[in-house]
Amino acid sequence: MSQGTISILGLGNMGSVMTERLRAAGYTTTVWNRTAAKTEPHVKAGSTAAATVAAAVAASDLILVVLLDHASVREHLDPVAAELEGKVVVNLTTTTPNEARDTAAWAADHGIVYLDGAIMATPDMIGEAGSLLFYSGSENAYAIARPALETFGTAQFVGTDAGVASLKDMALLSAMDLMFSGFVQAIAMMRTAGATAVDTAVEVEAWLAAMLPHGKALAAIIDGGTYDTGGQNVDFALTGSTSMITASREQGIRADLLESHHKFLKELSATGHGNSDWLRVIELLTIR
Ligand code: FVH
Repeated sequence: MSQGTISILGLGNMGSVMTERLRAAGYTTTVWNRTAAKTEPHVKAGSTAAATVAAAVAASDLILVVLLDHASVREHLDPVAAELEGKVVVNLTTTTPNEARDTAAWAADHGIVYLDGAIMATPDMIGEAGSLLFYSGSENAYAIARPALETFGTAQFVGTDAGVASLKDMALLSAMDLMFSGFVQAIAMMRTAGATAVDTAVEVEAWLAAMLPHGKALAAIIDGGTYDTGGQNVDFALTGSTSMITASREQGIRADLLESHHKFLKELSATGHGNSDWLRVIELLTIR
């Protein structure tokens, strides 16, 4: 028996896997994709292909959007605003928080029940234990869509501000990018001594695994807001940072990835915060 009817706009790597998951869970699925050929395997597997976005929208009261970016979403949703009235749209396309808010405002103007989603998983993880998806926007949309959304992984509703799911996504991706930039810096430095990238990656992984549990204690210092706990201070961190940059250059490796942190430490030291916990760096990140 069908669990319900869902239309999916976008059959890239992510939209395809999600469609497969929904079918496996017993949903009746209608699919649309700009390149129509990508609907064929889904039709063979039991989905219905829609020739147009309007036809896909007409087929279901719940529409999942898994396109490339904000521009492609609005390119295809704006012309069918009237047909979407009263329906639930869950947009899983990666956007910035303000793009999500913009689409939420547009949806509200047209009587569309809107939920924005952020996927903290790669396509192969969808439906598996480690897959996490954030949702924000309409609580009503979340309540309606939740059983279907839970087929993709753990679903977390994070607030009625439609931009929050995306904000979390961007924040976590920022942490990941900076962490893997660190992997690359370490590998570049160690290659000068003949170490393979994999050898260094193994060592970096073990080192970061040992360090990461300290993250919550460091965060508590930031929440405390005084930066006077006597932990590692700015001037001490600056000495270490200077050594890392010098060592990198001595080995013939550019230190640009290390320099932004160094710049903030120098700014704090120069403005009389040499004895503060180095985490005061966070106070310089706010654009004033
Ligand atoms: N793949 C991943 O690892 C990440 C994991 C985290 C979340 N992202 C986001 O998910 C969105 C979809 O990503 P995807 O992996 O499915 O991406 P592609 O395989 O490249 O497929 C893109 C689909 O978007 C269609 N498309 C692109 N531009 C347009 C347009 N102007 N009009 C209509 N459709 C468009 C494309 O269609 P086609 O090229 O097959 O005709 C695909 O269906 C994305 O936001 C990730 O950031 C995935």
